[in-house]
Amino acid sequence: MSDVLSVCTLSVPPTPSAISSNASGGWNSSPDFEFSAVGGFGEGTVDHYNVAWDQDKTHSWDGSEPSWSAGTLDRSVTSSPTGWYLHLLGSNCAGVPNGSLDLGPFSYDDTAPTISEVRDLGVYNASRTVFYAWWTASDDESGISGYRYALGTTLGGADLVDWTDTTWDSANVTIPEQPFGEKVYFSVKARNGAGTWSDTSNSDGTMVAHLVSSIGEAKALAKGEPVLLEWASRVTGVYEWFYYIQDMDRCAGIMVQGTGPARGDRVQLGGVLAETNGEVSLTEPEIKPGMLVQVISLAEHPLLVIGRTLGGCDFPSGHDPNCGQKATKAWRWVKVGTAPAVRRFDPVAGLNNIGLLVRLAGKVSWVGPDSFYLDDGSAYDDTEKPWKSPGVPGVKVLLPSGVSAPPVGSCVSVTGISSCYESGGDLYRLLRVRDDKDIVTF
Ligand SMILES: [Ca+2]
Ligand SMILES: [Ca+2]
Repeated sequence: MSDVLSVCTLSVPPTPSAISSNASGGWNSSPDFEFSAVGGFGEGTVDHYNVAWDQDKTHSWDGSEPSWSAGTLDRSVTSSPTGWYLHLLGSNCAGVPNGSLDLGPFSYDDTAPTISEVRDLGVYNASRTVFYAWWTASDDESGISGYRYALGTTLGGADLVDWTDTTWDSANVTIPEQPFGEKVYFSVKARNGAGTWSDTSNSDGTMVAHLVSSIGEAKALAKGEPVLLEWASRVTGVYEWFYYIQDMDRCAGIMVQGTGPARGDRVQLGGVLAETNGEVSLTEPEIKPGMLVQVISLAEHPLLVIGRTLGGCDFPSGHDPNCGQKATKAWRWVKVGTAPAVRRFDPVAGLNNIGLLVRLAGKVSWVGPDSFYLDDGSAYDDTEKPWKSPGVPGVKVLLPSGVSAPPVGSCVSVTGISSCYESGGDLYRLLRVRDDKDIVTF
């Protein structure tokens, strides 16, 4: 029997392809890493590896490192900004090392990304088919690697557009035409560098509105319809809980239920058509972001009117009672043929000017605690029924608190908003003064 001479050749030096792993170099969503030797262990490959697992890019071997010679190598980490490295030193059966390998970093992100906001184009959407939103997401550890979004008619819904992947932080989506008044919501998720998805965040919705090029076009629509004015309007009067805007060309004006802008500001806004005490108004107003322009000059150009044209007829004429501005009525003396003149309560003729900034001159005919009557000789009057005929001549001027009426008999010019109010089922005219400068005594 002869001695068997055992000979160990040098092991094959390790290369990155000699090691496989369940993890990728970079960010991972699991803290547990498993490594395998692709060619296995033994003759012709490597007898064993010495293993170091730390947060340094390189390693100085000192012989104390544990050995890996079979099966898989399992290593776990905690979340670490620098990442972890696997260092391997390959040896043959005689323990002679031949070549080392540094793999990594292997990083673990244990927190999902967060979305701080998802914004759409405001309360009112100008288009029935195109919807836009943008969002902001972050992940302090592994960063953001992508997003997905969906569109629905409910918060969190995906009935309009199913979940769609994108690498952009915004989406401009075209879908089939949606009905006016429909509210559309975006839902967004973000994915971090480790592949973990955030919770879903939603926009607060945007309502499909009628895009109208003028206030007149808006006023002709039915109550309850959402509108978005395409162009800027001018704020002409500001009161306690409402204000007035009018088209820059002075064609039409409207009451807006809300507060915010100052007189003279130019605003682009949307709202829902409503009726306030018989007057067409906009409720739930939203001034488009960035679309409030403060104007220093208060140069105003009120429309000059006379007592018989304040208020005006139905707008638009012959309208559906749910659409547009109803005519105001006033008393007037009507003489037909040789019969004595009779006092009638009839709709006021002429273009409807409710909502517009107007100016009217005349003589003060009556003074009350918060209003007075102004008579310009038009032979019209706004006396409320059932006052006895012939009533007080002239139109009713409403004063804001703190502004006193000029004395009866004085000749004044009054600037204010042409408005109206309902009483006993009829619509009366009203001139709303804004401040004491609106009344000029001659
Ligand atoms: Ca994270
Ligand atoms: Ca919105």
